[in-house]
Amino acid sequence: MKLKIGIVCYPTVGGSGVVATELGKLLAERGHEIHFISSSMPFRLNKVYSNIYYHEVSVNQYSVFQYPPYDLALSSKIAEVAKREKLDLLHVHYAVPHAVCAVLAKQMVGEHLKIVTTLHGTDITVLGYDPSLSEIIKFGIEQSDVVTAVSNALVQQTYELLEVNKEIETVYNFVDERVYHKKDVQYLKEQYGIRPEEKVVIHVSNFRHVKRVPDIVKAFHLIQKEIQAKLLLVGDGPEMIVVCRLVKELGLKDKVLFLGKQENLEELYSISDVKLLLSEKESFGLVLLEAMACGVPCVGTKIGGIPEVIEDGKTGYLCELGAVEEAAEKTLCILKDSQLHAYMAGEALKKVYEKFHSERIVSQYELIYHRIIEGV
Ligand code: GMT
Repeated sequence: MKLKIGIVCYPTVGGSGVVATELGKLLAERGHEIHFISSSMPFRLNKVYSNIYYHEVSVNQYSVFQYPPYDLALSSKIAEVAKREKLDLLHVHYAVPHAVCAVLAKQMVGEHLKIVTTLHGTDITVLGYDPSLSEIIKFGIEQSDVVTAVSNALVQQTYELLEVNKEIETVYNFVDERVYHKKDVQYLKEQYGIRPEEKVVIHVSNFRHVKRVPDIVKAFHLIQKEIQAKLLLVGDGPEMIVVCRLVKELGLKDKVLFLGKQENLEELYSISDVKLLLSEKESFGLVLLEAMACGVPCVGTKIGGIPEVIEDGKTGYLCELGAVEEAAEKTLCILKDSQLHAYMAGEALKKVYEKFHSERIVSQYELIYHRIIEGV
């Protein structure tokens, strides 16, 4: 049965927006009709699909409002689209404000409009600690028809933090394997001034405090003392100034390449030897999966959902939060031993195909949709 699905997400560059958009595209390829409802065009929606529509939420500013009423505009837009397009269900990414707006829209449209909410982390791991928001997050979760989270760790954390009375199912993230695979782009190394004998360590994030990018630089400082290496820092965000200062202080300016925000990350992973993610909060770590799909072993912190993505000793290594010496040592183990590197690269690919394959994950969501619509 082909469904009409409304997808509500943050369209900006970020894991949740990426997952929501990629899911929409793959569902459309399976014949479903997809309606994105969002404040701007999801950034990965970069070509025309005859069964994907985009509905823009615009917020008018009136002097009677101290703040622009985005949540109300979104709820109203969801209801308008759901009625006109006869949507079967809404798949919203994030409990606040999206699930709450969906609940409001459902009240305007009718009980037949089902809500699937996917938790991505920040609404639980950051906002869940804010007592002024915890009740509304709980409400959004409990009023949804089905709630999923992107890792078992996030499911656990949601129960512990919010004591919600709702079953939460784990549905892992995925990548489009047709895009994320190793490419023959070794010429890029030369263009970036990376010598053939130099190893490449990569970090990709939005440089928020929780990503602990200074730890990446400190670990790399230890790594490059032992082997010839370059660090690629991809992305931009609030911590950039701190990171730039640290790179200068440690005398690493010639060995750290700041690449800013980039698309076509698969090309950068294709010239990288190890990926580092040393965050203090990470419900999943989509960037790990992207790297693994390109055959790059990963070293990450033992927090949140990261241990569900990196299998310690197999697809990379796990280390304690803040333990930069341990991160450097484990990265060096992989970089110095080509056999171990090849083994981990192979296991990483296997893991992407066995545990996180897009076919498997999209089918899991489809089963959920059919279950709530057909009541089976
Ligand atoms: O990590 C971020 O700052 C972005 C955030 C988002 O809203 O996109 O990412 C969250 O969702 C991703 C997709 O499910 C996960 O891979 C990230 O681990 C998660 N971020 C955090 O939990 C901090």
